[in-house]
Amino acid sequence: MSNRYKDLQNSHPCFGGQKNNAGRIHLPVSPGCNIACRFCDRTINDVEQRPGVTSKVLEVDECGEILKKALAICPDIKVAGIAGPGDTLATDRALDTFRLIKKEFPDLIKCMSTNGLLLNERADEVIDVGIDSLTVTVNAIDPKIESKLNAYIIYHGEKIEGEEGAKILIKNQLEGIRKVSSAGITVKVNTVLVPEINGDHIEDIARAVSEAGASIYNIIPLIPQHELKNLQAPTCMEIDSARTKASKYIDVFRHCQRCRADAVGVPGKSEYGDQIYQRRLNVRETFSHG
Ligand code: CLF
Ligand code: SF4
Repeated sequence: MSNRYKDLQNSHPCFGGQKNNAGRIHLPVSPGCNIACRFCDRTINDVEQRPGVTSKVLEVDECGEILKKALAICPDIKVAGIAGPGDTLATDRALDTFRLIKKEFPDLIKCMSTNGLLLNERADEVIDVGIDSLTVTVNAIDPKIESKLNAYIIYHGEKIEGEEGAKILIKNQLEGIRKVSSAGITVKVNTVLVPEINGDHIEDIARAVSEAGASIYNIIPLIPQHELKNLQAPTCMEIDSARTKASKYIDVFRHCQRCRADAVGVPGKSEYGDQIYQRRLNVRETFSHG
């Protein structure tokens, strides 16, 4: 089945460069994460929301009011996205929110972002809910490289470290992308570029995700923090060269703003998160979601 990539280029801020002036609202409903990226300070993304440490995520039943308010302030919003702060498939909250959006705001584009660990097994639910655009963060397709970027996964209650965990993650990501893209969902892949780790691996990732059915690829420069705080962020030339290499295999998105999980407005142009959420989410500058 062909997907709606062409339509989305005119209506989605992350699929159409800056040609369109479309806005998005992120609904930060997903608290926990099930993998451990080495560049991610998961203080607020832990599976348990630790009282006093964690900030508050949005409840699913608060989203209707939030959306009304946001659309009144910023009528350019065309996309409702869920990009964290944890993983959207680690709990049911994101899919429940999209069900509500489908019913009450049928004109909004439903955009979801995931690390893909559970995408393979939850693909049918993602398809049934009617997600229009799905982003999967794939930082490597070689478990050896992935294990340098990811310490472990929590999979069906079990902690699986290093290459063994990385292998499962990659397999589930690629199989998940295949399933949802063949059902007509437009897929974007994000890769966090860490020159010392996956700098020479970008072409392999771009080729593999394109073959799996992704339509567009977004290279996000590392923000050195957490376990990777001593590594270098890529230079503009390194980012540019990675994008050029990837573009041999897949369309490349070049306007990513590394949005927060509670961003509201037209990326890079307007930001209403303070008004809508009173910045109750204590997230740092973010990394791979979106
Ligand atoms: Fe949000 Fe992401 Fe959807 Fe866009 S952001 S869930 S695809 S609506 Fe866009 Fe922001 Fe970059 Fe993401 S600019 S971080 S790519
Ligand atoms: Fe999870 Fe995202 Fe952090 Fe990775 S970057 S550990 S997927 S919250």
